[in-house]
Order: sequence, then structure tokens, then C-alpha cells
Amino acid sequence: SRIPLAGVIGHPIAHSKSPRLHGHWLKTYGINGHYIPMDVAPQDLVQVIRTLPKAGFVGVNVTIPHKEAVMSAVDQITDRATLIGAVNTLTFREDGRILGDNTDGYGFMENLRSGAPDWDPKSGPAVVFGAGGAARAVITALAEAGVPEIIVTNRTRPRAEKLRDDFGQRVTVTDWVQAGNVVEDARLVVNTTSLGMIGKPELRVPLDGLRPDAVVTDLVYTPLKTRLLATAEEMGCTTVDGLGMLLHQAVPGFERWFGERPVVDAATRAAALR
Ligand code: SKM
Repeated sequence: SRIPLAGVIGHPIAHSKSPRLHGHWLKTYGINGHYIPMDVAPQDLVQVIRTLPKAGFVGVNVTIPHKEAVMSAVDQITDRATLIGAVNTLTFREDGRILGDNTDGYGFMENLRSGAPDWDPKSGPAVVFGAGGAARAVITALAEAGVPEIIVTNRTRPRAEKLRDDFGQRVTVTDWVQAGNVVEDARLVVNTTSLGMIGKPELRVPLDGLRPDAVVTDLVYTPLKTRLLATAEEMGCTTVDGLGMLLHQAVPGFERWFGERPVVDAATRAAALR
């Protein structure tokens, strides 16, 4: 049979760490397959995806800016992808049907649980910065884990209000300027914005009131230790960097495509960073 192919579709795609990550697992498990980065412009997305199964692809990851648009190219979609409103993992089935899933919420929660094993979801509120696609994945996972209150704060309030309308009671909205106050009650703080990333402005939020038993995590992983995480660490908080989310979200796809559930460990991290 043919050598199984998988890959990641984005625009741009050069920055993606997925090819090194999956390449590491293919090598580790002795699987004769390939994982290829593909830069596809929005107007070509659906057409490219339709040709992939014939070219030997068993599935692909989909990243920015295609995660919402790709939903129109799938035949079947998982409940969690529907709830998040985005797809990041496609599986091309033998019968020709395309299955769309979203593993970002799963990756977020696995990363958090492995980096902060003492964090109890039910212990109290989570404060989430940002209301974009990544926030939707995070909030889905937090609600499922039983977090009693999810306080969303966004620079533009209407986007956060949309989240509250979609996710219901457990989500409340707080103005960005008030964020310093709500942080005082938080048992978990999550940055889902791109603030703090290399080349972007810093996330500026007063953390003085943060409880030392709070867990702070950032989806940004360039740099690995953002200013948010460095400040939280100085205050005695447990911190979890964002690279692990990328590693863990890749697990379900790799398993489906290549038939082996890969392990996320220090070697995986090192390989992704190479
Ligand atoms: O959801 C993931 C996606 O599967 C792959 C990726 C990447 O390669 O940078 C980032 C996230 O969007």
C-alpha cells in the first residue's frame, strides 16, 4: 500500500512547528510516512483539500486563517468542532468522506493538566483574555472540565458578548480595563490573545492581586516564557507555557492517520523547538 501522507495547511505556513513535531513522531515510531507543510491561499482551500485524498493523504491539520472556512469542505463534523466553530484536524476516510474535528480544546486541557496537576477545575473562576478562535476552544474545554465561572475579557467587548451568548450562563464578560480586579478571584488565568508574542505589544494587565495558588497559562509560545508567565512565576504561581498545547493537539490526528498514539515528552518538546 501507499506511503501515508499528512500535513498542515495554512497561509502563511513557514512558521509552523507541526512538520518537525510529526516528523519526530514518525521517526520515533518507525512509521514510513510524511508530514508536509502546505501554503494554500484562501481562494484555493476547498479545491486543494478535495484533491488531497487522491494524492495519498490520510488527513491534514488546518491552521490560521482557514479553520472556519474549512468547515464548508467537510462531510461530517464532530460535536466539539461544531461547538468551537472551527476545524483543525481533517481525516480522509476510505469511503471518500472528509471528517472535521477540533483538537485545540483537548490540547489546551492536556497541557494544563500535565503542567499544573494540582489545579482543580472546580476550585473557582477562570479569567480568559481574548475572545477569538483560540478562546472558543479554551472556553469549551474549561466548561467541559467543570469550571464554575469563566470570565472573558476582550479589547472589543462585542466579541466577548458573542461568546457569552454562545456558551451560556457560565461565561461572563468584563471590560478589559477592569481585568485587574477580576484577576484577584481567579484560580486560572489564560491569555488567548497574541499579545506578548515576539513582535507584538505586551499584554498589560495588573497582576498585583493574583492569588499565589492561581495557575497562569499563555497560548503564546514565542517566547516560551512570556512576560505574563514571568510575572506570575515571580508571584509564586504555577505557570504553564503554550508549546504543550500545540504538542497535545497534534496527538489525536497523528493517531488517526498513522495508527499509533504518540507520547508527548521532553524529547517531543525539543524536537518541535529544533
Ligand atoms: O490547531 C493547530 C494546528 O493543528 C496546527 C498549528 C500549527 O501547525 O502551527 C497550530 C494550531 O492552529
